[in-house]
Amino acid sequence: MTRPGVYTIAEVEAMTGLSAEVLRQWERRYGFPRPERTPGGHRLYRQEEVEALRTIRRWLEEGATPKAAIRRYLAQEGSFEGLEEGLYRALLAADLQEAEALFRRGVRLLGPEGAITRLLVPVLKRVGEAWHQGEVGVAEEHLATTFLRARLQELLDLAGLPPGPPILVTTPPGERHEIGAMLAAYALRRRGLPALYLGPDIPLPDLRSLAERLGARAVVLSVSLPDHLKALPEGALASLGPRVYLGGRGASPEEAHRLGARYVEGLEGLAQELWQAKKEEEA
Ligand code: B12
Repeated sequence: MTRPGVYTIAEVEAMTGLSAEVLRQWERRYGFPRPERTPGGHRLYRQEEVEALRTIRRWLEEGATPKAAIRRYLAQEGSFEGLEEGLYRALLAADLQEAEALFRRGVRLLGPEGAITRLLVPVLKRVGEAWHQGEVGVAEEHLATTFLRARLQELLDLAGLPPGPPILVTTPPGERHEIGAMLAAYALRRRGLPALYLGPDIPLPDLRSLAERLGARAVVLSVSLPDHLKALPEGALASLGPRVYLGGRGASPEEAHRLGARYVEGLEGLAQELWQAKKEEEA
């Protein structure tokens, strides 16, 4: 077993489509990637390297040679360091043109998934934290969050909506933290599942009636604030749809059980559960 976010060469091979032979060759010839080694000498790659390799692989598909693609990546990598700081500052200065340019650069460099996890989410958290600490005002926080939310919505739209009974994704009533729900919808779409992100904070009867009308396969709720869940009576989520999933930092297996929902730990696990449900239904 490797540590979370650290991968063996076989795992990297499976995740990037680049063979172990190619990875070792690049390391010898170009000094990239530069995996750590276990005491036994086995290579261990970090998440960032896997994302970089995916970016390089995309460039190869677009016609670049390995040498040119690796050079381009290494040349840009230096500038990635400043990207998060730059985007944060641009947003607080209300310079949306600069923010847009930096975000686009992040997507080019890291691909959409990498730009979301390594740029958009860290900046959003920083802005949110700064607001929570009283270091930035509501107006600045709203401007920044609105910008980042729109970029995420854009990438969600680009991920496409496969056909089939939809999976409705939202947050429980009272819950305005919506980035976790948007990420859940994005993760499902990227894995070929028809997730519809509804926006946050939907009254349960309205959610239930939409799920019925659309013949939804499942309802997924992202929770940040546990208090809103505690206020709900026992079994309150059970009849929202054929399957109801609860996840996010404010959710717990006990609370999910009490409310008649299934708790899921992470976004990968959610996609797996829903693929399983799809297979069972179609069998
Ligand atoms: C940004 C933010 C805000 C923004 C939200 C903007 C928006 N449109 O979403 C604003 C400024 C509006 C806000 C408001 C408030 N916030 Co706030 N906020 C945050 C902050 C900084 C980041 C949250 C976030 O979006 N994270 C990004 C997502 C991607 O991370 P995540 O939610 O953890 O999701 C990951 C996993 O949990 C999982 N996941 C998420 N959803 C799901 C769903 C499923 C099914 C699965 C499987 C997995 C999964 O996947 C994600 C990726 O790994 C956090 C602190 C922090 N550093 O996290 C506080 C925080 C969540 N907020 C908090 C609070 C208290 C509030 C307020 C109540 C403050 C107030 N006094 O008004 C209000 C609540 C408003 C409301 N009614 O909901 C507290 C919650 C404490 C608690 N345990 O109850 C936190 C933890 C801050 C703190 N340290 O106290 N907030």
